[in-house]
Amino acid sequence: LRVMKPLVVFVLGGPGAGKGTQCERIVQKYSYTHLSAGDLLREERKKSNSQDGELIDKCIKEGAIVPVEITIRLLQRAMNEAMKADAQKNKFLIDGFPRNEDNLQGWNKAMNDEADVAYILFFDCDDETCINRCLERGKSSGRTDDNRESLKKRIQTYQQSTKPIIEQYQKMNKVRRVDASRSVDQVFEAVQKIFDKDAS
Ligand code: UP5
Ligand code: MG
Repeated sequence: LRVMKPLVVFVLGGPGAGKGTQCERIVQKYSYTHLSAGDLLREERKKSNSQDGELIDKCIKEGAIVPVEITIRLLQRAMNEAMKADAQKNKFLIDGFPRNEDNLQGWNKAMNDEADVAYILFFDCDDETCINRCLERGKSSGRTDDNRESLKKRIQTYQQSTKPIIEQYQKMNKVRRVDASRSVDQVFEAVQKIFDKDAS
């Protein structure tokens, strides 16, 4: 029996670009499983009193990137759990990863033979809009990084470390870009055009 390799779409864009919001809409309409690397890290931080928990906590507050070994372990576990529950569910939206060269190399090392990356779904949004959305959310999100100080660092990390990953994929013609500064519905319109094309 041949098991199909999981198919992965990396979902990237600045903090507050709408990755999570759009992924929720995508899974309602298309057969993908949404895995947010940030959500997995926040969950892991909550449940462990381990060294990892503290490290994750610090990285998130500082807008810095958690060592890839930790993130990959969480992603692999989540992918395996999803496929164990339903073997047909082998298409994944991996949201907020890979954020830098170290992430990408870690992924390639661990996952090159295990999964196929289709493309990067890139939610392109200007910094000001990103910051305003996160500050607005910060009024009620309880996220330790939805404040001006953390946001400055998150934007900086995104520009310095994550943008080059997107550019690298662009050179391979593996980026699907969406203007993410518009309304949720307008952004989802553009997203559907991409996913409908894949299905046909
Ligand atoms: N909103 C969404 N879309 C909107 C629209 N079109 N118009 C108006 N408002 C819109 O949306 C953010 C807010 O904006 C919400 O209030 C939403 O209603 C509104 P959301 O969909 O949550 O945006 P998203 O892009 O998911 O924003 P998020 O804050 O999650 O992005 P980040 O990339 O900053 O956060 P993430 O959780 O991915 O990572 C957090 C931290 O974890 C990182 O900084 C890093 O320290 C760590 N991390 C790693 O180290 N490694 C990883 O691999 C992943 C994370
Ligand atoms: Mg998110």
